[in-house]
Amino acid sequence: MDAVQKADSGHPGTPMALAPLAYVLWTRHLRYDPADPNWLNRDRFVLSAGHASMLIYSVLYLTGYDLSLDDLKQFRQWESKTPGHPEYGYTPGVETTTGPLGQGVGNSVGMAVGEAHMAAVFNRDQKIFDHYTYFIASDGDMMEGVSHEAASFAGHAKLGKLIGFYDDNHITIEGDTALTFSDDTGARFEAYGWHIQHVADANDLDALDRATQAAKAETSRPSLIVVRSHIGYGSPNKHDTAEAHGSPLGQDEITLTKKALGYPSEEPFYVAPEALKYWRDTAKKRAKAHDDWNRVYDAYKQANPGLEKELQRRLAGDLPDGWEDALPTFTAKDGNVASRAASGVVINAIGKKIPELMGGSADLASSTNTIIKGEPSFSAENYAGRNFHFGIREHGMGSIMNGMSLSGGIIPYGATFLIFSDYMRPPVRLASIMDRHVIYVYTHDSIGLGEDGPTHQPVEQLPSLRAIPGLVVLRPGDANEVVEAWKVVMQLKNEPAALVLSRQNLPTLDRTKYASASGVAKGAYILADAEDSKPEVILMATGSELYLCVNAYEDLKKQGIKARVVSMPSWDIFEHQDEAYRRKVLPPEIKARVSVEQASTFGWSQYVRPTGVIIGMHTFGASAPLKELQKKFGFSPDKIVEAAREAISRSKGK
Ligand SMILES: Cc1ncc(C[n+]2csc(CCOP(=O)(O)OP(=O)(O)O)c2C)c(N)n1
Ligand SMILES: [Mg+2]
Repeated sequence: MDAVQKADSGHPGTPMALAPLAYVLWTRHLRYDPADPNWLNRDRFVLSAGHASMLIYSVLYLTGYDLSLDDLKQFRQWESKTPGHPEYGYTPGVETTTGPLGQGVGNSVGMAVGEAHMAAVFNRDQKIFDHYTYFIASDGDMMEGVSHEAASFAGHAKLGKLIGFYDDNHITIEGDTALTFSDDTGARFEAYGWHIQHVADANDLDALDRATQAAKAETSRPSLIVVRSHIGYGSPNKHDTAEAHGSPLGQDEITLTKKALGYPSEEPFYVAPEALKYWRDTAKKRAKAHDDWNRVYDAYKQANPGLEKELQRRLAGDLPDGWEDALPTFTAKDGNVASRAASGVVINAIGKKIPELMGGSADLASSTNTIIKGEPSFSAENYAGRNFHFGIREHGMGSIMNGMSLSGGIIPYGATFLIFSDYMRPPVRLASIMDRHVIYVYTHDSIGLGEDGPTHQPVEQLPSLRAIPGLVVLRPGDANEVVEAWKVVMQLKNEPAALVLSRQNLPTLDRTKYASASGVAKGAYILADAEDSKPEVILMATGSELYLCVNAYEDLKKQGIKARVVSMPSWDIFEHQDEAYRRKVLPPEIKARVSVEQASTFGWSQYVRPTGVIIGMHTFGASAPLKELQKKFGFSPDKIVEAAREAISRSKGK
């Protein structure tokens, strides 16, 4: 109440209403160690209802994490450890960034996947991975589609160590849930294959305790405990109404509440010393589980020194020595290869060497080339499997991937058609906010996919992914650029990456004639140049349009025009190069420029204007064979040659 009041913003009601639940969990069930918030085998706790952040901050303070009362007083302030919504990396004990409703449920499922997988791979006589994942979800979490997707997956995968609490308080910001929500949430989850319990009163500590016990005992199904609560409110006439939401109670109401509860002081932020002592002592007792586990871990290390080393390598995010040796090389003799197919070759080659690489697709494995051949699938029968089947659940996939990554020791990849990246944008941006090393494999990346038509042909997706801060976007132009792109992506540690790949075959460029694809590591590089390195015009392209520029370059050469081809698979990696390199690739004095990309032109003007020509998409695509589409939408070497001549004459002021 006091922190929200001081910040003059935030949600006090749900932290108040769920205080008893937090109390039961943190004093009787969760295994955690405030002195080591990252203890490997801690139980995970996710507050999916991130707006109720003061609930978790209060408990982290009370149990003795590195979070002081002063930190609570800094709620929602610049660079404080108590941001408006829980943010991973800011607050010790916060396992994931929540706030966008539904995401925390998906993250929890991913964490439960991570626990199940790591246990299956690493546990021996000693169970070094053996923990629960808990979450608290609100009405909003339950309404959002992503929680449906993730819960459906969790039920199917029988993630028995996942335990959720649904705060069934019958209210959202717009008022009574009866306005818009008449699901029987318990029955819905039961239908997904979850174990369901009901607690009629959020203040009934024993009932909460018993339900949690039963949920822990049920290990063959995930559990949901539906808890009826009443949101904390100010004056009685605000009870269960919208005004109780999202705003401080007001000083008068806080005083009245403290009086009504018989609280020993009306001083803001007063915590009774005996209460604090009780919490801290209890937390210390709970942390004994960490000591016990340390002994188990030592025995494990003794018995399995090699495996333990491998585990530590994975947890540190270091790739196995010599993994690059597995990377394939393509030659012009390989002929035409779709970049999605080249990617499949790379995944299979490095997948054998990098066991932490684990993923699959949203029901498009055969089209996105994401199966590691010879590896089993992840399933309820085999959690050690690395080939993942997310089902047709892109949003859930992205959210589960974040949880898998947060769980530790796993580099998740997830694939779908580029067009459906729109179905999973929220977890993509959260991956970036949380510095997660996750990999998106987006295939069928343009009108080049042909007959499926405008509903399936991405146009605005590529620039919109580029607009996500921190997301490394790579659109390689031939098979060898795909290899280099994977090399770049695997070596990231704190960034998500999106590989944007073609459905259609692309020529494998002759690297004895043109520059090495290793330039991909710099985001953009000179692929072909004028003999004297003084071109009249620069042709720029990404992905499937690169070879068109190479063809145009050869035509221009025959016509006596000196051109340069710059392959630009990743704008943001290029922007991170030093100025000297950027000027070398795109010398400012060469103003005649042409860009070619089968996507919205948004953003290209920074490289091409004021005198250049941008060849791109200005409308949606259409259903037709690829050749026809390329002609109709103006993607051909002839058009590029024409544009180059135009750019040269414009740059000369004509
Ligand atoms: C995806 C998403 N949409 C909208 C919001 C804005 N928002 C914050 S809390 C909330 C609803 C609050 O109702 P409920 O989920 O029942 O939580 P309670 O207030 O009962 O704790 C909404 C819509 C959000 N955080 N995330
Ligand atoms: Mg609610």
